[in-house]
Amino acid sequence: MRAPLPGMKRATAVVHASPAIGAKFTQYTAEFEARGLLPRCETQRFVYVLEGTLQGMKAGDYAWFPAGVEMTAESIARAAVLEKAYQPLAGTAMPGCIQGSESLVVPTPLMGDPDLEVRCLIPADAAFDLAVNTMTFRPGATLPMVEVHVMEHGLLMLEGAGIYRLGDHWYPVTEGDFIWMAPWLPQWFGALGKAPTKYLLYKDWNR
Ligand code: UGY
Ligand code: MN
Repeated sequence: MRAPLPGMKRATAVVHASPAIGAKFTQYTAEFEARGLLPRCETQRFVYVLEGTLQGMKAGDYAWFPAGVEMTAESIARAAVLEKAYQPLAGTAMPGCIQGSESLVVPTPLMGDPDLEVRCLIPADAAFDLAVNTMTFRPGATLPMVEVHVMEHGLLMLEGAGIYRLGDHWYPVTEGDFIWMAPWLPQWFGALGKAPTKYLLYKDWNR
């Protein structure tokens, strides 16, 4: 369901996961009309543009802020937004803003599999308490094992389709679907169809 968050103007949110479900982060899709406004926020915020232009960023561009700054859409736009309280690390300063474009990030094959490309959007720096990656599967590619880990995930399907195993359940998933994975949820994915499958994946990291 759509509902505007406080301070949004000409914009609305589809909240996918939040502390209300047990997650330690909030993730939503923000939908903007032209001149739509995303207000500032007190916590760290990651933004990945899905469609249109937001504060000069176009689809595939992303930004991270230690505290969310106000952003305005220049056109009809949609963005994946993730917010959470920053967990400090003793002896490490909170990082400054970063901005980038997914297409310029050099991919690494997951565990040596050239059919599964990981693009890390957040720098490998322990000052960041999160990782956000895109994972691109060639048709038929799969995660190499059923993963079980302490980290939780927020997952947004960006392109293509496949089958997600969560615990003992198997779900067909396609573009636009969202999954919250709690810590230690057994997880596995296999890509289906004739085109690549890509998802945007958050996990708590470095803490
Ligand atoms: O990095 C990860 O934990 C990732 N491989 N998990 C996932 O795709 N469900
Ligand atoms: Mn995982």
